[in-house]
Amino acid sequence: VPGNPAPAAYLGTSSTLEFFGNIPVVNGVTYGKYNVDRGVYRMRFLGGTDSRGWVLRLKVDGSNPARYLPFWQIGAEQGLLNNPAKVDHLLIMPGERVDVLVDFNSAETLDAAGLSAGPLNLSNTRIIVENWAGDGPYGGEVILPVSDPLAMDFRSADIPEIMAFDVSAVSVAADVLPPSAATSLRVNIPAVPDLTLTPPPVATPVRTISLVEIVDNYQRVMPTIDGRGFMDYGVSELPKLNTTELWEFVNTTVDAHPMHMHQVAFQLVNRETIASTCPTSPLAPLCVNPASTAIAPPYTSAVVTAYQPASIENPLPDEIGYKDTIMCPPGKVTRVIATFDIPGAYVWHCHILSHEEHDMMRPMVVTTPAASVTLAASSLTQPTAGAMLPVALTAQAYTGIAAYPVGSAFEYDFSVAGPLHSPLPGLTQPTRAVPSFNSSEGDTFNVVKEASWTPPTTPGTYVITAATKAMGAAGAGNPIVTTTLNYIVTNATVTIDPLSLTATYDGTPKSVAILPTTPAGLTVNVTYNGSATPPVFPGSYNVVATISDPNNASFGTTSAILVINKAPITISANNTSRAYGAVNPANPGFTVTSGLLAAADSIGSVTYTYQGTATATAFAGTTHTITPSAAMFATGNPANYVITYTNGLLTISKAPLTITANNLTKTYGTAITFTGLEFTATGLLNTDTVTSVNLTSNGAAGNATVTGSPYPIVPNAIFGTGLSNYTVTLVNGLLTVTKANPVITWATPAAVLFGTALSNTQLNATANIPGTFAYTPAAGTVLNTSSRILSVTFTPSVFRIANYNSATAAVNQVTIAGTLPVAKISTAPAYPSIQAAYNAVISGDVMKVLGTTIPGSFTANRPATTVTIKGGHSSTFTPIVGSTTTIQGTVTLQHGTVIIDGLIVK
Ligand SMILES: [Cu+2]
Repeated sequence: VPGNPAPAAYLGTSSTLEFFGNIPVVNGVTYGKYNVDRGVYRMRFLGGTDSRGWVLRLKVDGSNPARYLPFWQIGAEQGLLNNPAKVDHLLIMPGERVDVLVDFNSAETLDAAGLSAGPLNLSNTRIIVENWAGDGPYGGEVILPVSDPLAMDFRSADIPEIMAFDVSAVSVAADVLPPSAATSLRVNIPAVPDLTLTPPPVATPVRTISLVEIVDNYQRVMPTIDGRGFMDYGVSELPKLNTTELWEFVNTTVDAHPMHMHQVAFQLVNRETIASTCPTSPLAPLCVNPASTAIAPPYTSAVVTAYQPASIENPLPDEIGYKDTIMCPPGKVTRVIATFDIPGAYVWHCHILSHEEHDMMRPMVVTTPAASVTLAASSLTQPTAGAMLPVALTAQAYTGIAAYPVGSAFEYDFSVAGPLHSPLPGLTQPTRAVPSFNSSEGDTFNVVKEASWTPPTTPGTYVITAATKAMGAAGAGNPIVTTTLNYIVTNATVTIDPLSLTATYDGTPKSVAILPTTPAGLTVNVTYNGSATPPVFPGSYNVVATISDPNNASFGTTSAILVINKAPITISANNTSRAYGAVNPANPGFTVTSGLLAAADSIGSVTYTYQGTATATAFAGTTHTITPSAAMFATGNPANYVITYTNGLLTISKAPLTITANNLTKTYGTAITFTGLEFTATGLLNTDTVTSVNLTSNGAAGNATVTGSPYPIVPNAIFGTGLSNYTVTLVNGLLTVTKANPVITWATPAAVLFGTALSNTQLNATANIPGTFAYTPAAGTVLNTSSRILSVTFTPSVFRIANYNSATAAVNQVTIAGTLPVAKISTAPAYPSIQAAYNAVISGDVMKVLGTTIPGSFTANRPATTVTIKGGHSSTFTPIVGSTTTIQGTVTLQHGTVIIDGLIVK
């Protein structure tokens, strides 16, 4: 754009304002040629260029003065003309189609001024299709005849000629009328109304649309309709079905635009020159400068102020027909009229392709009133929630027209009314209030329309209304049709897991489980008999679960009964044992063999009852039940438990019994035969007895020696009653063997006379075993007169001495005196005394003083003997040691001389 250059990065990058090539192409051939015969040909020209407009003439090659063939136009884009129209040229803008007849038989030619020049024989003549349009945009200028000297100023330098027809000499049979003779082309269809004769009624809806060049965001010139891009501002052209409208194309630009409307056959009404002081300029479209004014498109009202008087141009004869593409000259309004008889969404645009693409195209919707509308929702109920699920609403309108069962081009409006207020927030209308024209989306005007609504959290019934009408203003011809749905928002639901409603006491709190709420994730408060603290102890509790989501206006609740059962446990008495005859253990103990005690609970004691057979006399090896009962809890409450008791077993074990063999002593040479009673039993209980014990000992034999003594006495079997109840310990006894005493045999010897020496006549003791004898007195001794004891000591032989003792024996030896014993009286001291010495005084001997009793004393060699001195006097006997054969002693007599009776000798 001069004076306002675009950034270099955008120059020529994506948009071409116009394009003018320099090679003509007809049916894919450049500078081609058709061979024709001499006859009438029907041809259809279609302007297929991007931007170039054509001005076609049929030059008779080589003719001088120049001769041209006329075109007999018989039709335009949408049908036949009423009558053939003879023209000397065809102005064909991009997108225009022209049906013509050309008479190569040349009934008529034209001269350079376009006037009839008479027939010409075209046999073997070339006809050249010339182009008299310029090489730039067509500006709407009047097409001058060839004869006009200025005509060549407009003629294309690049493409002055396009193609040729070579006419043969063959003459085609004249089976049709020549074009000049044709009158009505629309024999079986209504004639095209001649609007110059019958103008449209004033009340006809009129749409005035300006053709405006503006500058886009990248400073590129952008030709537009009303200053709006293709899809900007929604659909603005919304004719109702079967209505007739007059459209005014106000061209504010410097170029002509071939305006094209889809699906509509229009007629050109007229053209009129705009009275405006505003220049036509791409940079300043008339009086509108979008960059400097607050005026938003469309610009028509700012553009059209008046028309120049007497500037109306009626259609040329070749324009009186049904067209869909019309050349709109610059600075003028081009008026067309059409009846919109096909519902739907279309486009209308300039047919210069570069214009159309950027961005001279607009949607157009032929609207159909809705007869009915349906409404569907993805869901009709929803529990309250912190995050409500959006509801997809789908509406579909119907026309009630059989050919179009689904309505076209409807506008939809959704609304919701409910307990809170209306309309409610959360309703998202369709993202496009108008249909999409982007076919790549697969969207058409007949499809349903969708909205999204997020329900509120307040329960209740909400009325969803879908209102539809044909696009455009509502009114008598475009009623609003509605339908409704009831949408119910219910309370959220909460469910207590039924599996958690039964628990067993274990000392810990028992909470119920809450299943996922509907909707999920809501906060739930739970109470147990009104308390938030989960219960611990057995019982039934009323559980209430309440949703307490802060985002909810209302809450769901549910209740159930939580049952905490008593804990089943089994208390088993421990197995135990005690010895036979003992008392039963007071506390055999117990074990909890099934179930669990709560951690804080403990059992302090249990009562045990023994089977009645568990008496003191119960035999070893027998068993007896122990029945536990009456558990007492040290901590905890037995009411929290269901207690089962299981018996234990008391086993009677054997009692200890010790059998000890008695110690015994015997004399060598004697044999012992055990009677079975030589034992001592320790540990016998009850009335049990040991009646005998088998005893053995190596010392029992008579010849068991003293040297081998003592000998063990071994008990090896016991007999009695009840002994199976004992564990018997046998303890040996000891048998001691003592030496035997020899048997001495020694007869009392006969008396001997005093003076006889002892010999083996007297000393003749014998023993039952070998040994030696030692006599006292010894052999050869002469005994004093008296009775004396002879003694002997026996010593066993060396072979016997181990088992025998030494032995003694004695006999009484009487020695008889030959005379009477005489007592010698010594000189009496102051008191008469007798001193006497004697032998063999023995016990019992009586010293007697004859005639009187005197005190006296005796001395004897052995043993001391009390001597009774008759006469009342005591005496002292003093033995004289060392002499056994000499009688000596003193008997002191007092007051006289006494005679010692026989026994006292001196
Ligand atoms: Cu255009």
